[in-house]
Amino acid sequence: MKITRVDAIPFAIPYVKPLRFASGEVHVANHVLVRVHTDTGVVGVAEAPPRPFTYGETQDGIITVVNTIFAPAIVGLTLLEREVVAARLARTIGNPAAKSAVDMAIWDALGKTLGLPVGDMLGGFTDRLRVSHMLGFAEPAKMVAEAEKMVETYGIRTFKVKVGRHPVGLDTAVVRALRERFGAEIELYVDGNRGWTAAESARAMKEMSDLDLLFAEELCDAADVMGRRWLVEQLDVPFIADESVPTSADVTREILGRSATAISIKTARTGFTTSRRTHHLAEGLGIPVVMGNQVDGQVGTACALAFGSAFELTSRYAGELSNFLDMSDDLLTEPLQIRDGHLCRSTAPGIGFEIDPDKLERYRTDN
Ligand code: MUC
Ligand code: MG
Repeated sequence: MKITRVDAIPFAIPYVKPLRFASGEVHVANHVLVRVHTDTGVVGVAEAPPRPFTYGETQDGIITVVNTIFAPAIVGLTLLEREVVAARLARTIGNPAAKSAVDMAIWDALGKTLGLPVGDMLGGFTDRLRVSHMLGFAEPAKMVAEAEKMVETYGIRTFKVKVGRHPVGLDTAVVRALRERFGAEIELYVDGNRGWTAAESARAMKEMSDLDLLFAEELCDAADVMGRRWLVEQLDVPFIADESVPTSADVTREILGRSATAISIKTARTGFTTSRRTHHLAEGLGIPVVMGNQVDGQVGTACALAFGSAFELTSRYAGELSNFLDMSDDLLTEPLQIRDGHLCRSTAPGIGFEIDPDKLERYRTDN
């Protein structure tokens, strides 16, 4: 059960439809596949999506930090020493996606070694999550058409609408068009990725007060400490902290500081080990949790599904698990299938997916 080697493999898979939001856009999944090898021949796998506009990581940076700092720090440890791994990775500041991929690849290897699904090892609450689809910036008619396709093809009935543009009416018009088209048939919430000021956010939320929103997420920057507190105080829906809570300490600060009332847990950002801590913290604080999406591919989505389905709190709301549908291809031998608005996790040992070697060969960019 000893870790013998760690690989960091860059790959690039284009999106058929790029995702655009207030803090950036994604056209190609330039991710890093992390493989943790063990002395028994078992290999654990996970992926790291660089999001420079959110956490400052790049594809090259992830590869370098894994190869030069993380791998030497953990080779020789066993798969059971996950807290030792976490402590050693924590010596390096930042790099959340790189740390998370290493952590989740270790859990995958442990599950495969023990013959157990990671979702069961983490908590085993359920085997499925309802799926929420993120709608990126476009004209209202296009966003409604995309939602129609998601409802009809996949049975998805929860949508997170990206907002944060100027003037705010560009976005409120989209949310209104969606509610008018679908009525009570769908759940709707909005994510601003810090695009608005607190005052613009308040105005937009007032404009949408009749649209029965489920949540509002990261509408303005957490660095606007008093502005955000002022905003959150006047909302009648939970305000989700996403990129403002990359660590458990950030969750405590945002929630006790009253500049958020719910959180997004992203396994791409906190892996399984730290996501578990954050989940327990959220449970103790008594706040809602949504399983978020860092524009993950299918490997990352399988990770979010394994974690989200492990606990009651993380499976209460629909999880953001569908943006891989916009990619032109992926790496799995058996693609994830969204049916009747749900994703079911695999019962195979580990996280529960297999990498197709031909696809990896085709999309890796280091050969
Ligand atoms: C989200 O919820 O914000 C966009 C940037 C990122 O890091 O995650 C996505 C989705
Ligand atoms: Mg967000």
